Amino acid sequence: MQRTASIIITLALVIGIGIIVTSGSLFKNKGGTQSAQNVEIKDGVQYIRIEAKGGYSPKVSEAKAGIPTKLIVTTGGTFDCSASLVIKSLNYQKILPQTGETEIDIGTPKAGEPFQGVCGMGMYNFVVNFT
Ligand SMILES: [Cu+2]
Repeated sequence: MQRTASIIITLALVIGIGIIVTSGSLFKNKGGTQSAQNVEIKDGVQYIRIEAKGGYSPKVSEAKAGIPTKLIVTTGGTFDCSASLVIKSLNYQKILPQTGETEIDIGTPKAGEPFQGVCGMGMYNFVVNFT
């Protein structure tokens, strides 16, 4: 009887640890790939893709400083206010097309000077950190 109990406890421990390890690595992967997917350097120009629909995604991006950089804001059936984009540091304000891509030249960013965009109402935002 005691032996059965210890086998059950051991099994429960193994399954428990398995779940913790699996969910931990899943969580890690999610955070790690998010930024790499939307930042790309092509022919010496850095492109940062931001999706605008019901807010901005990803909300936080990591990119490199000292490279000419362009922001590509994509919309797809965007009818909410995230289509009304305001970038204070560039004095930029525009109503994005409901569906399409808008390229915005943001110059050559400096390290430690994050770049921020907000919706026309100031309720949604996104940040790009440059290092
Ligand atoms: Cu808004």
